[in-house]
Amino acid sequence: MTNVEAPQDLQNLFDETIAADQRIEPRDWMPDGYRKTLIRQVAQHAHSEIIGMQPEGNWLTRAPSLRRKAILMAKVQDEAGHGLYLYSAAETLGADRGDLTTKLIEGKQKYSSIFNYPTLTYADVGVIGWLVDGAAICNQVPLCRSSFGPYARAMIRVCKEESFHQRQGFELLATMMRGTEAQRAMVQEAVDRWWWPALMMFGPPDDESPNTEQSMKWRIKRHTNDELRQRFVDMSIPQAEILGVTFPDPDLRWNPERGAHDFGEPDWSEFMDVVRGNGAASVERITNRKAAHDNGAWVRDAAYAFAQRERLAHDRTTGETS
Ligand code: BYC
Repeated sequence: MTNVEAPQDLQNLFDETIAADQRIEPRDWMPDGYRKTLIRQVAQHAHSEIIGMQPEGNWLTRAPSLRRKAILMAKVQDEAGHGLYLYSAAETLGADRGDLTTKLIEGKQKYSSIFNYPTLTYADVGVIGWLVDGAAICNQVPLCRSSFGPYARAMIRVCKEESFHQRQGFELLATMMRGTEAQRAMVQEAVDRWWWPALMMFGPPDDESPNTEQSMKWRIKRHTNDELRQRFVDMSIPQAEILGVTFPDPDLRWNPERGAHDFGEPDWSEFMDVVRGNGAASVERITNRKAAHDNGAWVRDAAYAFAQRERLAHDRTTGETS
């Protein structure tokens, strides 16, 4: 067995594991920067799933049929589950979930920019499923091969569920597009509002992304922000054609030399502004999250009291003290 006592040996073992495309597990030694980067990304990801329940949750009471309501409820519940797997993955790195939630509520940790936009019509539910979950799949499928074991494994289930989310969104939009003129107009209007924010989900351009280079070396990220954005544009265009909608970008066209679509530049000043907390729905999202957390205090207290009682009962039976 290798002697891994000295820090250089530990670093070498870590480097070899990454180079061999094997997984780093929670009990393995890892550089502080690797741990810190992962806690940052996984926590932001978890927060996004939980905050991401709100835009669609907004329509649960106004779903147009029982079938649509059941589908939407299942989807929103899935997002809660994703948040829980991801908070658990962050805990394996030594983060405390309560602490992460406090940081989110106090604005010290980020969540995805996309959830700071309001959902104005029911077509938004379909467009979020199609484009927002579509972008999430594009970003998250490569994360199933991320170098940190618990994150990569969580992504496998998350991606399976996101795939159902994307299909339900597409199916909802396809149904509306077969409906009345007013329904078709509602879908197009929603697509116009969500297209650019969906492209921004992939993060800033590569030359303005401070974390990409190191995260790629550590194989936390497997593709750059721009690579994934391009992939998303290319995959969305044929789907838009099937639906019969267009994207609000005059520069969008097939480039035979690149074998990919050219497209316009998202408004990065809007992105920065939204990330800084100035999105149309930013205050509402955090206010709601704080209220939900405060309203859940009695559940946490009850769970704690129950755990205490169980521990005492266990100690009494075994004669141990814990
Ligand atoms: N929004 O150096 P960069 C879902 C920040 S939920 C806000 O490129 P990185 C769903 C970034 O954090 C899906 N902030 O960063 C749920 C960094 O700031 P800090 C959520 C953003 O980490 C419910 C700075 O900008 N998915 O699908 O290498 C219903 C510089 O960026 C954003 C994930 O979280 C943004 N869009 O790359 C429906 C995926 N982009 O931390 C659907 C996991 C960047 O240095 N995360 N920033 O202060 C990732 O893949 C990567 O973290 C990112 C950014 C590609 C997002």
